[in-house]
Amino acid sequence: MLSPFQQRKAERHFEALDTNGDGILTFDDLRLSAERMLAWEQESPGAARSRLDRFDTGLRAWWDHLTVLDRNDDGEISPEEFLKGYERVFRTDSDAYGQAARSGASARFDLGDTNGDGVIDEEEFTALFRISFGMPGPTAAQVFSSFLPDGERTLSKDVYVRHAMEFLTGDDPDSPGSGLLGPLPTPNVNA
Ligand SMILES: [Ca+2]
Ligand SMILES: [Ca+2]
Ligand SMILES: [Ca+2]
Repeated sequence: MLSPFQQRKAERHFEALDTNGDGILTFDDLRLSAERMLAWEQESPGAARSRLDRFDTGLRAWWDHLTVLDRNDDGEISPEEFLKGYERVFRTDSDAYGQAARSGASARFDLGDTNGDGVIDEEEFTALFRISFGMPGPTAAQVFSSFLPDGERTLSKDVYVRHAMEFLTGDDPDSPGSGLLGPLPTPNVNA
């Protein structure tokens, strides 16, 4: 069973992935998120298209992993399927889910590394989280600094993925990874 904290994170995560906000998750949501990042970079249409093609492989790998959650195989992931999938990973320690989470974090990192130097700096991070999740800049900057290893100014993919995995599978409200998507809605104290 998910703890109430894990349940809230899972709900927040679903919202964050549902880029077009229509309440279901499809490959188009992942693709739209990539397109928005590229539009922000204001590359020429040709350069943007070739970059999007490059991302396409990572996005499709991510989606392929995510479809383990699509229980009725209709090409869409409903909130119920998503939350049940979260529960399954805690019950069975599903490898498939871990892979989905890892490939998602990795694809998101690649999208955010706009200058392609293999690390994410504060500007890239705040742009990524603003565009992907609508996160206000100051919140994103706080998340970024909470993720930075001591003495570092940029995030490596390993470090980013570790924090993202903590968000996806951990149960410690005080760990930096739990803040990945910013403050969670206040819990219902009567729940
Ligand atoms: Ca959607
Ligand atoms: Ca489905
Ligand atoms: Ca970079």
